Parts: sequence; structure tokens; C-alpha cells
Amino acid sequence: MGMQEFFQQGPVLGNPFAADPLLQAFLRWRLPADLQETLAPGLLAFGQRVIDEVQGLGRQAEAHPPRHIPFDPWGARIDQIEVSGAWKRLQDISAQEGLVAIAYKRADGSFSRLHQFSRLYMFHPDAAWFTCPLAMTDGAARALELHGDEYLKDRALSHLLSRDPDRFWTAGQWMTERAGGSDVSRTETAARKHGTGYALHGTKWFTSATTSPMALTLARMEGAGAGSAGLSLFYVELFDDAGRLRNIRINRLKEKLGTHALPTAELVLEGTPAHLVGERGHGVRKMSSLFNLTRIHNSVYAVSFMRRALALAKEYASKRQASGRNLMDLPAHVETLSEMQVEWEGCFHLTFHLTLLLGREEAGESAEGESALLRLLTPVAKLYTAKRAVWLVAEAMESFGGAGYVEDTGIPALMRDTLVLPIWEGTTNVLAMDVLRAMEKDGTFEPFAEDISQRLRKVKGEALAESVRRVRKALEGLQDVRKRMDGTDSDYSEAMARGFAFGVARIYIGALLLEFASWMATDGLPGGGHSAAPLRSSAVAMRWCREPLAPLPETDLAHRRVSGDILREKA
Ligand code: UCC
Repeated sequence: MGMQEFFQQGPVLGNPFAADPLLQAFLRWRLPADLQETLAPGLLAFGQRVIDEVQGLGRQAEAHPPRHIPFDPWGARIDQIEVSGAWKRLQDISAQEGLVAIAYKRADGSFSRLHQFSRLYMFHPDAAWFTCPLAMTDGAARALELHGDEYLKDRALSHLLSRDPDRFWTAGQWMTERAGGSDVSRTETAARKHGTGYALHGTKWFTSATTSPMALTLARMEGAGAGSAGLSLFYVELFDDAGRLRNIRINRLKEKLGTHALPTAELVLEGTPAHLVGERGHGVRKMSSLFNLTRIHNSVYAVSFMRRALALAKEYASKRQASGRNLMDLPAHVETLSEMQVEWEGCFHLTFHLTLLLGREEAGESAEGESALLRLLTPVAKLYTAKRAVWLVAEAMESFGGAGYVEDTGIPALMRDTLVLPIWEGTTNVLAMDVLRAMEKDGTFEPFAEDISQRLRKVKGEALAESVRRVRKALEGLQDVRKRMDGTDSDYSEAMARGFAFGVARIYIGALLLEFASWMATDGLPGGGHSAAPLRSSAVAMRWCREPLAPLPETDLAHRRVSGDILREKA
């Protein structure tokens, strides 16, 4: 008998709706029965479209990245960005599937956001980050809905919310400048009065989705004060009727670590016509309606990537043999995978709970304290899920051994595309500062603590009692730290902020997982049948609560002095 050659079978993934019991159970939990029945077939069909069309298009878009063409053959400056046909098809599918429109049509009432984000969650890992333009488009639609005049609503919103691929527009967002990165108040772009509108002059250092027909951006009017209150929000249309850029120069496309299909450019505005959005001034405050929304998109994409990485790792472990056993049967590997699973489920609950809060806010149906909770949990979820996604995807990559490090498995691209999550739309520490802002300016901590207490009161069953006690205790610890942060030492609060935000996330997730497990044990069985699912949900919740929920290092003055010493290099 000849030697048999060894081949490893590659991973096979199913329909992202049919193969996701957590998403299905969450929808059963939160949606009214009739709405759930209405939505499920559409979600299943969309899942099939993701497999049949989106997967292939995403791969093609990734293989044919955008190209900057600065000049025509005869030397004229044209600054075109060429994108692949696959990228354009992803845009058409986004329009047809209502990936932005669903949220604004509000046919599903306060559940419209849950519906929209369920689709984006299934679409994202195969869509080569076309979800970046969609996030920007959604944010721009919200900003225009809240602050735009009738002209802008007529002109732009109808395109942003269209389901007709020929009418659908995506939108760009140009917030980042050379001086004003995270500190947007240092924006240097000037807005000069020009006819009935304005002309913008300045450089935008990072602009994503730059092939979009419109963008929202910030600029300072002549005579306006310093700081972010002196900035105004502007609407820009990039192209004239002949398709030429309107006084915009493209310096170059960024060569990024990942997100290779997505055009991200440096722009110089040389008198670009612009339309003021809302009253003059307070541009950052207005822009926050955009970036608070894109931060929720970011959380959805983080859990979406986590799900993909975990599905790949589990599928591989079920086939791969080592030491005479499947990886899935090796105790060390079981520990690693189950830790990843629990982390993903926790992040999923936090994020999808946020989509419910957002939906209720936009439908005008928020209960008392829920707007505050939405304000606080938006930066918390963004910073927490992004960090945990980076950790989880790196673990998944490692679980493939050398294969995970090889390009054509697609896993390196998944890792690169995940690494952007903690960076764009606010880095971890910038968001931790936003958590402080949300507590200090908007008084969000007390409604948060009250919400947890109410949620824990709903948890039934002896098996979960110890976990409930742990969450309560961790919340008390967080309340103590919060009291100390309320003092005058702002350096103390800032030094505590990241750990504090992680604590908020982990404690809130603990409460959500317990509430879900309790529901699963009583009402959660599909069709009322018997299943191991309730037991599983309880195990996940208990495992979550057994880990430290808010490990907060004390950052008093002595601690910070040492931190400073550690950083000062001595010869
Ligand atoms: O740059 C980017 C891309 C980089 C990487 C690209 C890779 C390729 C793309 C891949 C795609 C997949 S993305 C953009 C990143 N930039 C940000 O997200 C900005 C980060 N910085 C912040 O979030 C800061 O916290 C600022 C800019 C918001 C801070 O602004 P200020 O003006 O210094 O701070 P203030 O004075 O506290 O806030 C001004 C006003 C206040 O309201 P009023 O005027 O009423 O007092 C705040 O309460 O804005 C209000 N405000 C908010 N309101 C500030 N933040 C918020 C908020 N989150 N929600 C509500």
C-alpha cells in the first residue's frame, strides 16, 4: 500500500442566519411573536444571498483594491478613484436589501434598528468592509434627519435612504485633520462665505468612502471662536454634473494595514462649495449624532467578526486531529474555545441590547432612564467589543497553527480588518474620556446602576443566585469608585477611566446574560420543546460572572507617580 498524502479539509460555513442560534434566540426573546414570524424568512433569504453573492463579491473586491488616478494620459489633473465592479455590486445589494433604509422607514417600529443591525451583522464579515460606507451613510442620514433643513432633506436624504441602486448614495465623513485627529477641536479647515453658501479651504487627512457623492465635514467660519464650539457642520457634494471633483484635490490613497477594498484618501479642499447644516457653530455636538451611530455600527461589526472567527476555529477543531484526538476533544483547547465563546456571547448581548435602546429612542418610545443608558453604553460597547474582538480573532488565528498565518486562508485579512475596530471612530482612551463626559454631563451612571438592579430582580432560579450576587457586589464596587471619581482630581478620573469603562461593560453584560438565561429556562425554548439550550445559557452566564467583573487598579496620586517613573528611562 502506498503512502497516503495528507490534506486538511478547509472550513465550511453555513447560512449566517440558520447557523446562528444566538441571533435566533435573541430575536425570539426580544421581538413580539408576530414580528419575529414576519422577519425570519427575510433574514434567512438574506443569509442565503450572503453565501451566494456577497461572499464572492467581497473576495473580488479585496483582490482588486481601489486605485488613485491623478492625471489623464495628457497630463490633466483628474484625481479619479477607480473601484472594482465587485465593490459597486456590494453597494447595489446594500440598497436593495435596505441596509440603511430599514432604520428610517421604521416599518418595524422601535425594532427597526434591531432588524437593520441583524442584517448588517450577517453581511459584514463577507462584505470587505463595505459596511464602512454604510455606517457613514447611516450616520449622515441621522445627522441630516436631526439637523438638516428642508433643502438637504429633499436633496440628500432621499438618495441615502433609497432602495433603488441607481438612486442610492453612500456618504463620506471627513472629520480627521493633521492637527485635529482625536482632538477634533483643532480642525483648521476654513469656511468662507461664497454666494448663498460657503467655500471650504483645508486638508482632510483621513476620509473614508471617498467615492461617495456627498460627505459631512467640519470647518471654522471666519470670525468664529477657537475650540469645537466655533466649528460648524457642512454638507458637501463632491462632483459636478460632468462628474468632476468640485475644487477637491486627492493627494493620495492611504496604504492601510487592512480594509484594502475600502478607499481612504487624503484630500485638499480648495474652495469646495458647501452647505451649512443647522445653525452655525457647535459642529462637534451636531457631528456626535453621526459618530454615536457609527460607534454602534463598530460594535456590531466587532461581534460579527468575533462570530466569524469563532465559527472558523470551532469548525476546524471539529476536523483537525492531534495526539490521536480531534482538537475539539483536547481539554486545553476546549478551555480556550469556550472562553472565546462566552466572550462573544457577552459582547453580542451588550451590542444587540444597544440596538434595542437606539430603536426605542428613535421611535420616541424610550422608557425612563433609557436615553441615558444609550448615551453611556454607546462608547462603552464600542471600546469593549473592539478590544475583545482583537483578542478573540488573534486566538482564533493561533488555533489554526501555521495555516492561520497564511494569506490565502483569509484569516490574516480577518485579523487585519479587525485591528481597525479599536482605532477608527475613537480610540479606546478617547472613548473612555467620552464615558466620563457621559457621566459628568448627562448624569448617566445612576440610571445605569438602577437598570442593572431592575434586571437582576427579574432573574429567577437557585442556580443563578450566586452569579446575581457577584454582579451586585461588582456594581457596588463600581459605585464606590464612581464616588471617588466625582471629586476634584480629574487626573484620577482619567487614569481610572479605561478600567472603569471595562467594568461598566462587564457588569452590564453579566446582568444581560443572567436575564437571558433566566428567560431561556422559563420561556425560551423554540416551539416549547425540550432542549439543552437553557442549561447552556445558564452555564454561559455563570462562567461570565465567575470571572472578575470589574478589576480596577487604584490610580491614586502615588500610583500615578510610579507610572510616570516607569516611563522615564534612566541610564
Ligand atoms: O479618523 C478616523 C479614521 C482613522 C482610521 C481610518 C482607518 C480606515 C478606516 C477604516 C474603516 C473601517 S475615524 C474618526 C475618528 N475620530 C473620532 O471619532 C473623534 C474622536 N474624538 C472624540 O470623540 C472627542 O471626544 C471629541 C472630538 C468629541 C471631543 O470634542 P471636544 O469639542 O473637544 O469636547 P467637548 O467640548 O466635550 O464636546 C463638544 C460638544 C459638547 O456639547 P455642548 O456643546 O452641548 O457642551 C459635548 O457634550 O459635543 C458634545 N459631545 C457629545 N455629545 C461630545 N461627544 C459627544 C458624544 N459622544 N455624544 C453626545
